[in-house]
Amino acid sequence: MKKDTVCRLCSACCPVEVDIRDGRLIAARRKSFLPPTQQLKCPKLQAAADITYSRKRLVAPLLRDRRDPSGGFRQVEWDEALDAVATRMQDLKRRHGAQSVAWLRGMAADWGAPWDYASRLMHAFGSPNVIGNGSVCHVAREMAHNFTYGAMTIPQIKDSRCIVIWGKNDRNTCPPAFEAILYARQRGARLIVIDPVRTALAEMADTWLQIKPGHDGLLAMAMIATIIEEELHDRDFVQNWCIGFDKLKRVAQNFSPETVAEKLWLDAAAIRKTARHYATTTPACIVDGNGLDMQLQVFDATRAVCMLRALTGNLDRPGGDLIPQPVPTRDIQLKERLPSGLPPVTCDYPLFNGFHANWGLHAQSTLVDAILEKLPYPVRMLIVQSGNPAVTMTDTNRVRKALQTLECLVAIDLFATQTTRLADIVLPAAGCFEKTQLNRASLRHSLVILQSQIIDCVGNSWPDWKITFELGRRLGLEKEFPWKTVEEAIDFQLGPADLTTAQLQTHPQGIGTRQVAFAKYRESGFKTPSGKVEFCSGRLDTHGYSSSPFEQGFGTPLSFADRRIRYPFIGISGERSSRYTHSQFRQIESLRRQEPEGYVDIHPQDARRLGISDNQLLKISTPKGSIHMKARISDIVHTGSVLIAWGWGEVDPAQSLNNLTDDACRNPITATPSNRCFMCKVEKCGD
Ligand SMILES: Nc1nc2c(c(=O)[nH]1)N[C@H]1C(S)=C(S)[C@@H](COP(=O)(O)OP(=O)(O)OC[C@H]3O[C@@H](n4cnc5c(=O)[nH]c(N)nc54)[C@H](O)[C@@H]3O)O[C@H]1N2
Ligand SMILES: Nc1nc2c(c(=O)[nH]1)N[C@H]1C(S)=C(S)[C@@H](COP(=O)(O)OP(=O)(O)OC[C@H]3O[C@@H](n4cnc5c(=O)[nH]c(N)nc54)[C@H](O)[C@@H]3O)O[C@H]1N2
Ligand code: SF4
Ligand SMILES: [Mo]
Repeated sequence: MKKDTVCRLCSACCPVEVDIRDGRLIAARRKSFLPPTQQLKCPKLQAAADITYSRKRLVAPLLRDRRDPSGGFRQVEWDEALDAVATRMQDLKRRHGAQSVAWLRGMAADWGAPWDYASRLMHAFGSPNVIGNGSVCHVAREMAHNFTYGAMTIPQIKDSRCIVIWGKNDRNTCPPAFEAILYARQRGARLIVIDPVRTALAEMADTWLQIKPGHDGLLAMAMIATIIEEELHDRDFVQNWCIGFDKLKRVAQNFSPETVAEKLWLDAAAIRKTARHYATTTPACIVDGNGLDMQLQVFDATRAVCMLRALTGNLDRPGGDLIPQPVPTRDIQLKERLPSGLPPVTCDYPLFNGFHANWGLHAQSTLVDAILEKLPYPVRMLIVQSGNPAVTMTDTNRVRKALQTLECLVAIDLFATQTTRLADIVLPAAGCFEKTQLNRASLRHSLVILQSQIIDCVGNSWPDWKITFELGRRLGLEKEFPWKTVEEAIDFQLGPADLTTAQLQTHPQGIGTRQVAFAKYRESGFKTPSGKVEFCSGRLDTHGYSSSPFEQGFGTPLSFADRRIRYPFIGISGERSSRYTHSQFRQIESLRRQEPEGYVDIHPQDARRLGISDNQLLKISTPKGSIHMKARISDIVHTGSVLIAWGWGEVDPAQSLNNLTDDACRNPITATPSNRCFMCKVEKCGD
């Protein structure tokens, strides 16, 4: 039997067709508009059965056994486990207030409905602290889009004549987008890739700018300077639909390609040529990615990139960058139930907290401040859902200390991880093929595609929605969680869109809620305070930030730059492998055989200078800590930089990239630390 659903083994949210035999998932295929010979295979999806039925899945709730001197777990029934969580929550609420309990969301179980359920539960319980990882993922970037033109755009790759890939590696991270790039290329589109690493996309590109890591803001400003100086901008659009052009022009004059090229490891002529190509090939789109995230300057760098779209008139144009038409949904978060005057732990980042009605709070690092430094007040209990913070959060040593300081740590996960091993209570979650849910990816723009349960839950695991609803009931929130099935809850949430799960189930290809339209701003303006694209933001000015990007100069984008004599290399947090999602799936043998270990890529010249040979064990260190990983000599990186494989800290804490990262220095608006690139030292092991 074949069934349709949406894969959530990573955040690409691909619609898939799954073969089921005797109730078991046998195989799964991505749906694609390309002919089969051109389609991109996803190794994770090919291993879907191995992942789903892995013997290493958690199949029963676990409680830390206080009688066991080795601190082991004992298996318990759901009733006992959920009662234990609810009792600890109520006890802490009584002793220290509900805000002493926080909920931390990772990326896996979707940024959509399960997020709303956690918010609903916590808000009704009385705690504002539902924290996500958007300060290092895309939310900081999304806020920069929002502050420029009111929404995060969607590049119209297939219809574009010029595609700029800015810090994104869709070959590994988003196959549908990669296929769209292939398609547009076949139709003659130009491809420009901005990446410090020679990725598969860079290999395919007409132009590859091997930018110095962390310096994207400089490049974007140099492109803006070129476009304005050479009068390549769309005068009509700028005049009618943008504010602050004169200011931007003035600021950009400080960043001419000739002034900044050397700092960027680029050639001024190449920057000018790229800016000209982008500005004069119509329509053009920019695909921005996580290469811009996790940078100290994420907000201004992304704003500058966004301004390129507006300057060239590519906003909301076919083949350009679409302003999305979100699916209307009911807000079920119950924020109004929070006691007034109770700040969340993220309160030092008010603009970031408030910019989006549907997002939770994303200044993730502040959670660690609250646990360790009691700022703004102590958090004593944490529920981690679909995240592995012991590996994925900045400055692992500090994070682990925080997790160990808690009075109670609960982890909801599919597998035992570095985080569940520190937990007091572990709740086994069902995987993506074992549950029905909405996904935010599809609520973002018009087409709603349901993720449907197509197989039974493995072992005694439960879907995240059920865990949340049942926990809510145990906290006395029966009225807030009246739904017996997830379908009822989704129908309630989709009320304003006039859609039901029953309809969505009969339309596995999705239901479009609106006719896709372009140039919508002509009717309704942009969703900014001025109704226009803001090259200069009054809101930022009012809050004491520079109203145009890099008005106060460029600053230092790399952590530990003040100690560059001891730490002379730029470490780059590596591209994501197509076989793994962050710290996940290393325990799946079929995937591990394909990619048994991670490497540090180092340029041949640097390797020669340091006497490093292939496969030699290296020690990489920063003032925060060190890792050990084998060398791979490779000219995909620039001299002076090393690319460090991401996610291996789950297998071996000595390979945890976040041992190296710094959480002391953060973007003042979005709390983003520089997980992406930092100064470091490279030595042969034993030196
Ligand atoms: N240095 C550095 N730091 C980074 C990054 C980087 O590239 N470099 N990337 C950053 C980014 S962009 C992100 S999004 C974060 C990711 O951070 P995390 O979200 O913590 O990353 P994962 O390792 O994917 O952890 C997800 C966990 O959820 C579990 N899981 C999977 N599916 C489900 C489910 O349906 N329900 C439940 N309850 N659990 C599930 C998995 O087994 C896994 O343990 O890391 C960030 N940190
Ligand atoms: N297979 C797989 N797919 C995934 C994930 C996964 O872990 N595995 N994670 C999911 C998640 S949560 C996310 S956020 C997305 C992220 O997906 P992407 O946005 O594609 O992110 P990355 O692959 O981390 O990095 C993109 C590119 O940025 C480059 N880069 C590094 N530093 C810089 C820099 O300073 N400037 C520029 N311009 N580029 C730089 C890297 O070399 C890399 O090629 O992927 C999602 N999809
Ligand atoms: S890229 Fe692969 S793992 Fe990620 S959602 Fe698509 S099919 Fe699933
Ligand atoms: Mo992410």
